[in-house]
Amino acid sequence: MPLTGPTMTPTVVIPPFNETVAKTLRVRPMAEVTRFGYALELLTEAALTVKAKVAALDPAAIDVAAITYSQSSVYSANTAATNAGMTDGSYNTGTETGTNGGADQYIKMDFGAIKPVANVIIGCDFDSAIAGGWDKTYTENCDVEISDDDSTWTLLFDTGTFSSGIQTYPVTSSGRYIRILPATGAGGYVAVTEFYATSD
Ligand SMILES: [Ca+2]
Repeated sequence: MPLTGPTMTPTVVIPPFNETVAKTLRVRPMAEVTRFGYALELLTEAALTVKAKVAALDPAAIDVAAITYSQSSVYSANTAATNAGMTDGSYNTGTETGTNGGADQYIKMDFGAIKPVANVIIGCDFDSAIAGGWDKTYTENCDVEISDDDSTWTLLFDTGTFSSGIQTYPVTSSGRYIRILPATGAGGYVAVTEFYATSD
């Protein structure tokens, strides 16, 4: 931010920056500016304002073990999503959760606060090894959405075609809630055996 000379404007405007990625922002006055006390004061005020804003938007990383889950319905052969089942690193042992068919079915995670999100991890039971286990039909081509307030949702990605039982989707986003919705044409069902997110 090169500001020099006695004719600088009285307001320092900080350009937009990526609030999800930014961790620190340093404003350092140039040597010439120190000759003008008012200029240095303005720069300091601006730096403090930005510092406070970055701090407010710099939540701690997602605590995977503290993610809580809910879903619109629980398919009769499945169990409701639990943190242990959705984050244990296995796609074909333990538990699976799925929803009943129908419009607006979903499985949702809650971080407890707005967090930076760098990866979303999703798994499904390719082998149908779990009792009542479904296949990837109900995990492929699903919409994954994010929200700050559990009301307004933004599409993060479509799960597309799986190449393995657990897939990691890199994203650059932030939010408190992430949900997965059924693929069009899959009868309105959705099923997962892994479902969580990380901040890095
Ligand atoms: Ca699992």
